[in-house]
Amino acid sequence: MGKVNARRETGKGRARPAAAAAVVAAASILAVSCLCLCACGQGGSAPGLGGGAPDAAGGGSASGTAGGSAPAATDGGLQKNVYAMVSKDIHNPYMKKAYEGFEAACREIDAEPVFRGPDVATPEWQIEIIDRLAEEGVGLISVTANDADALYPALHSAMEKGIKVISFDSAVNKDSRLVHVQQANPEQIGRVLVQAAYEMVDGEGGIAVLSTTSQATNQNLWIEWMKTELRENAQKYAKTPLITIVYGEDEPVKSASATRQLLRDPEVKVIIAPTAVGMVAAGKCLHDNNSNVMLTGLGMPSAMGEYIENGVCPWMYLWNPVDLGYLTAYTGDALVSGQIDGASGDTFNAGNMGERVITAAVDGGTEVMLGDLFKFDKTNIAVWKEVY
Ligand code: RAM
Repeated sequence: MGKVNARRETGKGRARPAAAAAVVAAASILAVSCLCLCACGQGGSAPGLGGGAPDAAGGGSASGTAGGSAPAATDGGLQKNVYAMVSKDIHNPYMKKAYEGFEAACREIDAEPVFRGPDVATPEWQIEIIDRLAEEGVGLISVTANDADALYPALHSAMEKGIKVISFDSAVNKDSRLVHVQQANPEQIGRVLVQAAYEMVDGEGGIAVLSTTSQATNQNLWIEWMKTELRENAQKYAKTPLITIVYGEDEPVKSASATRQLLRDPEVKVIIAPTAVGMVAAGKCLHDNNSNVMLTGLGMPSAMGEYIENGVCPWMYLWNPVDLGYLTAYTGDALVSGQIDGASGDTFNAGNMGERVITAAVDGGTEVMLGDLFKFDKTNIAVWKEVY
C-alpha cells in the first residue's frame, strides 16, 4: 500500500462532508434503533445473536430455499403462512443479511420463511422462481427486482391466485406489487453520494459510477438523482463531471474488471459504487493497484471495514439490511392477515420497529420507508463491521 495510502491517511480522505451532516444526525437515531434491535436479538444482525447465513444455496439456475419451523397451513389452495423472499441473486451477501431479518420476523410471526434467488442477477431467472412459488401456492412473495417491468406477468398472475406480492430494496412497477419496502429516500441517496465524491476530490476530478445491472430499478433511480444533483448545481460541480457509468452486475469478478476499466481512464478520480458487491470489488482493486482514485458508495461495513480503515474508501453509506428484511416480512404479514391492503395511509405493527405507515410513492404506487442513510467512516467502522 505504501505511499498512496499513507497520503490517504493524512489527506483529503479524512474530511467529513458537511453536506452529509444532517444525514448523519438523522442516521444516528436509526443506529440507536439498530443497536437496540441487535441487543434484543430480534434482527439477528450481530454475529452470535442468531440469524447467520441462510441455508439457501444457488442450485443451478433458480433455487435456494430455507425452511422455517412453522408448519404450512393450506387455506384456499394457498399455504398462507409460507413467506418467500426472492433475491436479485443467491450469492449476494447483502441479500443474505436481509434474509436474516426476514427470517427473524417470520419466527415472531410464526410464518415459514423461504429464500430463493437466481445464480445470476437476471429478470428471466427471477420469473422462473416466481412462477414456481406461485405454483407452490405460497402466501407471500417479496422480491427485489432485477427489472421494474419484466416481472409483471409472473407477479400479476401470482396476485390473481391470491398471493400477496411486495417488492423491497429494488422496486417492481406499481402494477406488479401491493407495496414497496423502501430502504431510504432515493433522492437523499443519489445526492449524498455525489456530494461525498465531490468532497473526496476537493471539487476537482471526474466521477465514475460502478453500478450493478443496467436494469436494476434501485441503482437506476439513485443514478438519476446523482445526475439531478450534478445538473442542479452545475457551477459547483463544474470540475467534477460524471465521466461514465459501468456495470459489474453485482458479481465480484465482473465488478473488478469494470473497476480496472475505470482505472485506465485518467479523468476518473473518484468512483461511486451504489452496490454492496461492487464496493468490495472496487475497494480491493484500488488497493491492489495502489491507486489514488477515491471510492465511496453503499457498502456493507463487515466487508468494507478494511478499506475504510486503510483510506481507500474514506467514507460510505448504507442502511441496516437486516432491518430491511425484518420490515419486509412484517409488511407482507400485514397484507396476508388482511390488516392492510397496501393503500396510502394504512398503518400496521412491524414488531419491534413499532407502527409503520404506508405512503404514496413517486411511481404512483405505495411504499413503506425503513429510515435514513447511515454514514460509516473511521470513527465508527470498528463497531459496525462487527454488526453487519
Ligand atoms: C447490492 C444490491 C442491492 C443494493 C445494495 C446496496 O447488494 O444491488 O440492491 O441495495 O447493493
